[in-house]
Amino acid sequence: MKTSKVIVVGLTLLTSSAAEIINGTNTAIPKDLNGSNFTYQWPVNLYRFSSQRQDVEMAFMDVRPTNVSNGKVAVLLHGKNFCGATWNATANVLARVGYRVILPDQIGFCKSTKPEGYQFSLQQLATNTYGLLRELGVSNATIIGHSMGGMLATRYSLMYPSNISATVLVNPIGLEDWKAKGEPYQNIDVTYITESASNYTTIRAYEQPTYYVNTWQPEYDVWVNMLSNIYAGSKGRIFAYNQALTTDMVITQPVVYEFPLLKTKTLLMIGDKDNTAIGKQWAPPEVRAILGNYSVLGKEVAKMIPNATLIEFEDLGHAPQIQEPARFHDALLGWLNKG
Ligand SMILES: *[C@@H]1O[C@H](CO)[C@@H](O)[C@H](O)[C@H]1NC(C)=O
Ligand SMILES: *[C@@H]1O[C@H](CO)[C@@H](O)[C@H](O)[C@H]1NC(C)=O
Ligand SMILES: *[C@@H]1O[C@H](CO)[C@@H](O)[C@H](O)[C@H]1NC(C)=O
Ligand SMILES: *[C@@H]1O[C@H](CO)[C@@H](O)[C@H](O)[C@H]1NC(C)=O
Ligand SMILES: *[C@@H]1O[C@H](CO)[C@@H](O)[C@H](O)[C@H]1NC(C)=O
Ligand SMILES: *[C@@H]1O[C@H](CO)[C@@H](O)[C@H](O)[C@H]1NC(C)=O
Ligand SMILES: *[C@@H]1O[C@H](CO)[C@@H](O)[C@H](O)[C@H]1NC(C)=O
Ligand SMILES: *[C@@H]1O[C@H](CO)[C@@H](O)[C@H](O)[C@H]1NC(C)=O
Ligand SMILES: *[C@@H]1O[C@H](CO)[C@@H](O)[C@H](O)[C@H]1NC(C)=O
Ligand SMILES: CC(=O)N[C@H]1CO[C@H](CO)[C@@H](O)[C@@H]1O
Repeated sequence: MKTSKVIVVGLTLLTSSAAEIINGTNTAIPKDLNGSNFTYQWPVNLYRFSSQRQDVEMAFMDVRPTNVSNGKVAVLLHGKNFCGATWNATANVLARVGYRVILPDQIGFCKSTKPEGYQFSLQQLATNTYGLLRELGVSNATIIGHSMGGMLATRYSLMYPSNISATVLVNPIGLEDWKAKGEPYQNIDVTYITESASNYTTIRAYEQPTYYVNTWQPEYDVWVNMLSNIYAGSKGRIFAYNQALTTDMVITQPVVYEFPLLKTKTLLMIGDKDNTAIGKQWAPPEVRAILGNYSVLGKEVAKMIPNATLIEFEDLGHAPQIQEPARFHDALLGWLNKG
């Protein structure tokens, strides 16, 4: 197990604490951690570090290959309404074929710190994730991101191309610039009010038409409850505010203009029936109607990325890995095995 270590990042840290990894296999980590009481499949570890003059911690799982290692590492980045734990099935599949799989919860989400007064940016979340990998001694990884995690994976690939063997974007958000298409700005304080009203009913009402093509299966409930319990939990208020800030983050920090700059080999996996567009709820009807057309956006963005492969699932929505895990994993492994 690693002990305390000073991180050198070319700047003077204003707090005295050093970055460290707390190993959840050897240390008791409370089940109700930073406001989430969800049971993760593997031990939860903590990456403690200093960021923006605060001591923060990222919870993460570190899954070892179940059989023979292939020497590769996969990092799975969760979406805005999800946690590292939502990648459960994918992590099992990747570990079975030899990957070490790292599943972080981003700062502000799930079992990680819910900071007050944090400047959320995709660059900051990418920097935090890179810091975690550096602390773990992982110099190269396959970065796989879903939804907001796909937008983050795009930013990560732009920032750290030499530390990536491949990038996989699963129904990423940010394939279009919603504001440039006419979506009005919504004040963070207003978004916070809506976020604060989140519960099982509101989350399911949002996810059913966007994520699951208007269908609902009992197994989708686990992810709705995982999320609604955070809103109802001990950090619920600050979590709602963190969510309002990350909503603002994805709307005000587009990545779409930079897809042509991606240097890494990239797989774009798109459920065509997805219609996610952050903030479309408050856009006028004529704008709402043109946002989130993934059957068009996937093809457009695949052309923008220099080294992209596009795999479409014509009948699936925003979360193909949850809607049809077997089909999704066959497609993912098929591509990963090629190179
Ligand atoms: C934690 O310790 C266990 C057993 O000692 C080890 O297998 C695992 O890789 C460690 N995890 C981390 C994140 O250091
Ligand atoms: C472990 O990997 C070996 C070599 O690839 C394979 O023959 C064996 O079936 C695998 N075992 C399991 C339990 O997956
Ligand atoms: C995680 O995956 C394991 C093995 O596939 C399964 O037993 C468990 O129910 C899953 N947990 C969740 C929360 O989906
Ligand atoms: C990322 O790649 C660069 C260039 O190869 C290397 O200098 C750096 O140490 C790598 N980062 C990590 C965390 O290993
Ligand atoms: C990471 O993998 C990519 C692709 O295989 C390679 O180009 C790059 O040099 C590797 N980086 C490091 C730090 O090993
Ligand atoms: C969620 O909140 C709405 C509006 O306040 C309410 O009508 C609904 O019953 C709540 N659902 C749950 C599961 O608490
Ligand atoms: C988890 O937290 C939620 C919200 O506080 C609570 O309703 C639920 O009973 C908790 N579940 C467990 C198993 O502690
Ligand atoms: C795409 O990436 C693969 C793997 O790194 C490489 O073999 C191939 O030449 C690249 N293709 C282009 C068009 O850059
Ligand atoms: C998406 O765009 C295509 C091509 O313009 C159009 O045929 C289709 O109806 C649009 N889908 C939705 C859901 O708006
Ligand atoms: C910021 C914060 O509240 N972090 C807490 C997360 O949970 C761990 C474990 O209980 C605490 O040590 C942290 O203080």
